[in-house]
Amino acid sequence: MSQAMKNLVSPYGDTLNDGKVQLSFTLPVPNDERGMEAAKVLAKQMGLREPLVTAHITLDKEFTFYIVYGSVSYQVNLDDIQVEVVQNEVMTMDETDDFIRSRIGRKVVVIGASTGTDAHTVGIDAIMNMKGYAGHYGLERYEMIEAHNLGSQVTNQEFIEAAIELKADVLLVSQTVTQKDVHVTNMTELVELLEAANLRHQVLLVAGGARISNELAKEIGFDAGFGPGRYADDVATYVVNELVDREMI
Ligand code: B12
Repeated sequence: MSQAMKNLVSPYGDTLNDGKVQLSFTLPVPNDERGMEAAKVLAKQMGLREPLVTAHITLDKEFTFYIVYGSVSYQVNLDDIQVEVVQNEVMTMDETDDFIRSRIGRKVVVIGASTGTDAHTVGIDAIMNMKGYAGHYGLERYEMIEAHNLGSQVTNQEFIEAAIELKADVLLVSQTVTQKDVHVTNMTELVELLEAANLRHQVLLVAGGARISNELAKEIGFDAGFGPGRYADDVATYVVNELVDREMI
């Protein structure tokens, strides 16, 4: 295929396809000329052309933070990119409530938590708290959703016990810390425990977090995953449609 026919893109700085990118990192070196040169060499090794160190900030005697600009020669063919998104048509809170009233006929019970050792609550609060986040009301505000936010550092065992006690239809898991793939281990354990308790197919299992994709969540055995820029209305729309489509309710 000729270049012209391909849907190629590369980073944009101030002229189209100039390939400009910005990169930041910390080196365990003092903030001096040698450190700056080391930052440049490293950027070149990463494939950046004409790297320019635009900031070098002392973090400690032996640690410096760098911001480097440069150009990449790489391009991406958009036609080759395939992603799986959860859904496009998002219902408003009122539309979702109406949908539940007419298609389900009772409140949908949703429990959510930041599970395992993860102490971050802002993500799950954004989805569940009454006031919501970024102009999107949280699930607690939906008339037809009974939402229980269990907070953070909830063990998988505790989460499952709450699901049974509250007769949850939907389990929302937030995972923010991904160091050493701790989120994968934790999410996998939850799937295994649910399977062992014969509960896996009685609930919708949904994950979310800054580094969670739908693809990853499904690979682990969840039903869906939501990353940054997704809100309560995205997850509510997905959940109610899925419960009805799968005749789970
Ligand atoms: C605030 C914060 C904290 C606060 C948390 C306060 C609180 N009550 O939550 C405090 C100071 C306690 C904290 C602690 C730690 N933190 Co912290 N923290 C952050 C910070 C600055 C912001 C995170 C945040 O609130 N984002 C805003 C929310 C709204 O975004 P979000 O979580 O992505 O949520 C959105 C979506 O992802 C989605 N979503 C999220 N969850 C869910 C769930 C479902 C079901 C759905 C549908 C959607 C969904 O919806 C939200 C809205 O769109 C980030 C850095 C950053 N700038 O992102 C680091 C960061 C997340 N923290 C980090 C780390 C390492 C830690 C610590 C381990 C540090 C330490 N060594 O002690 C500890 C955690 C210890 C533990 N046991 O968990 C790292 C994680 C690195 C990694 N990839 O693993 C980050 C990225 C900082 C960094 N660059 O190193 N942290």
